[in-house]
Amino acid sequence: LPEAVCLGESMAVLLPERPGPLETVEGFRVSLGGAESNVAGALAALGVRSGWISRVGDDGFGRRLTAGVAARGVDVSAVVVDPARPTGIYLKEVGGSTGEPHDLGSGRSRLHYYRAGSAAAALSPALLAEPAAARLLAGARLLHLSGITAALSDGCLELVRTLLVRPRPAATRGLLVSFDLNWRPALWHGRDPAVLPALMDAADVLLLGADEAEAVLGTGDPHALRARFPSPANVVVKDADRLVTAVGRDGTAVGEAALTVEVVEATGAGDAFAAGYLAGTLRGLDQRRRLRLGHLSAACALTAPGDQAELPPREVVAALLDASAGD
Ligand code: KDG
Repeated sequence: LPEAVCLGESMAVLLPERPGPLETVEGFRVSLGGAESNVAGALAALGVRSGWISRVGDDGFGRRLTAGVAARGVDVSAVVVDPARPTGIYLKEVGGSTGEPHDLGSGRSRLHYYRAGSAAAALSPALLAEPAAARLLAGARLLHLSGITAALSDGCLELVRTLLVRPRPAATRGLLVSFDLNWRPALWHGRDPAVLPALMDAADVLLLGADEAEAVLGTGDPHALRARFPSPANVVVKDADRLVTAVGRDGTAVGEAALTVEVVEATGAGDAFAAGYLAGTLRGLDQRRRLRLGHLSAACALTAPGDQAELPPREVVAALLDASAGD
């Protein structure tokens, strides 16, 4: 059974064959994306048995998604196929220097979601009565959730609340629950992000970017965030210069800078970081090595074209971790 279970929506991703405004793009390549399944895949690559709980449509994209996540070594036995609702899609717009009107500009990209009413948006607390999901949760040590799910529908928000906020149900009572803020403003139109702080404080491990914390909470300062969220064992803040600071409950802060790499495609790097940090947590590594494992895993996502990190063999990761752990 998986040690770590990640729950949330994944989608078919349409990547443009060339940069430029969508009105001029002729073709797209199909890929797979979704924050929580990215984490599950990166955990598996780091040697942590992982599972992914979600819902997909009874369609080709749903089958492709489930098979793709399974091919990364993730347990997909608790993925439910919805007979009526479709698998969600997102489309990436990549800026270039085409000079065409509405070009986002080189180095910039935007996600366009087609996921309202998707199979995964129908997730709700009813999940707890699903035998396959109950089985995975019962055998796990860690459950990973994100703020994306809280934005998808009332049922999804209720599910996140139920799993996370104390008193927790029997299904998650003994688990370490991590929560990555994953602020996606486009998903919150017509929904109130004021629900987020209570979810953040209920987590055991809270992961967030300083920029998104600034947008949602008005501060990205790790100590201010620690003071704001007293409950999590660790508050892990990634800043714009890619310094990550983990602050424990006693206020002890450990900061670790990211590796310098040539960025090919940044999507999914936050998920890979989360996977590294969480794998380090499950392995009982000290705070600095957890952060380093997060950075190593993120570096792999940053240097790969898709959303997912291709990690080097486990022995190489272990050697790199120790080589970089000079203390
Ligand atoms: O973290 C990467 C995700 O943003 C991407 O895979 C798509 O899950 C996704 C989302 O909802 O934005």
